[in-house]
Amino acid sequence: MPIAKPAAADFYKKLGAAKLLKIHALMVRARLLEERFIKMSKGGDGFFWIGGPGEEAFNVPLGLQVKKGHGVNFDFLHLHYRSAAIVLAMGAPPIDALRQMRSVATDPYSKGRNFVNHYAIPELNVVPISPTIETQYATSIGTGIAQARAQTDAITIVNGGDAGTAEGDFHSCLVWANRPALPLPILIVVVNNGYGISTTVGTQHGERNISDWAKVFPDMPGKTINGNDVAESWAALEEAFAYIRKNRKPYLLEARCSRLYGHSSSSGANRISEADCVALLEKAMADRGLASAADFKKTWGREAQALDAAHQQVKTEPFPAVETIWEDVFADGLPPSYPTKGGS
Ligand SMILES: Cc1ncc(C[n+]2csc(CCOP(=O)(O)OP(=O)(O)O)c2C)c(N)n1
Repeated sequence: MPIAKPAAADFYKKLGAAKLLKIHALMVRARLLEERFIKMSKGGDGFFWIGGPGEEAFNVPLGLQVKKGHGVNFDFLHLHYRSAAIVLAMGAPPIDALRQMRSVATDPYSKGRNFVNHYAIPELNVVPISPTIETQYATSIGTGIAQARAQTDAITIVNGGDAGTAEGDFHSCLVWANRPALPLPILIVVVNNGYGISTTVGTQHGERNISDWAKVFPDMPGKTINGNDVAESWAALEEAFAYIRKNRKPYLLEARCSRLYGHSSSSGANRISEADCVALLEKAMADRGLASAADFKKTWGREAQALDAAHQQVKTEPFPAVETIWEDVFADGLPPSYPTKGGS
């Protein structure tokens, strides 16, 4: 499957050392966090792991370009379970993700009751992430309609995986986003890592690129990029964000990314030999004289130290109390037929 040509080599220079170092630090933060989760899942300091190591070169530039805030005048995000680097780039603290991984009561996203990397951040318009794949493409229509009706330049962003695009929710999103009566300002992202758990993309997709679905709709641009490349990702996202903010119409962007630890802890979460976007960024910067090995080492050390401190803190925090088990299940409180203590 052909991929669009990489951005001009000097786009790294255009981004500049300061911005690239910031992107690099966030990518390192996300990578270390995911690798810590994997260790926690293997060491009994947490349960199931699923996440996005390998997607940082695309997800950090995406998170940094979001118009952050709460309400219809800010961007809405309908994400999936490989999106840690997006929310970290938006300013979410790693300690809160560690809390969800360890299932402690202080987890602000689910009070210790959902899987790791299932963010729900009202103040940043991050809609609760569902472990049921692809439903986010359907819910994104809702905020897309609200933003199409409002006088705003804010947009809706939805992301998901390649395998899930076989499901109806993805196609509902394409159809609703392209209704001539009310086109929707949605950035429709598909991160194509080549697999749906263990099923390869080549055995499932007759279309050459998933972004080719855009060809059905004359008004929707579609593009496939190398999501392992920071400069190419930044440039493509900048173009897509600008197009949607101005034209109030959808844009379909497919990013080819690595999946560096396989599907999840269920498949072993062992390191796989695919392109590593952090190493690629370090090489691109070093080759252009934009940073040195010493700079990178300092960042890795600083981020690892901060993560250690956060992890130690989380280990002191309590698990949810048993009597809270039915909290936040029903909006109107617990039906009388449900047991409150000691089972039924
Ligand atoms: C509706 C639904 N069907 C099946 C699953 C089981 N499942 C979890 S992840 C996954 C694969 C998804 O692959 P893809 O969409 O390519 O995303 P990736 O995990 O590769 O990022 C499946 C089938 C699920 N969670 N929800």
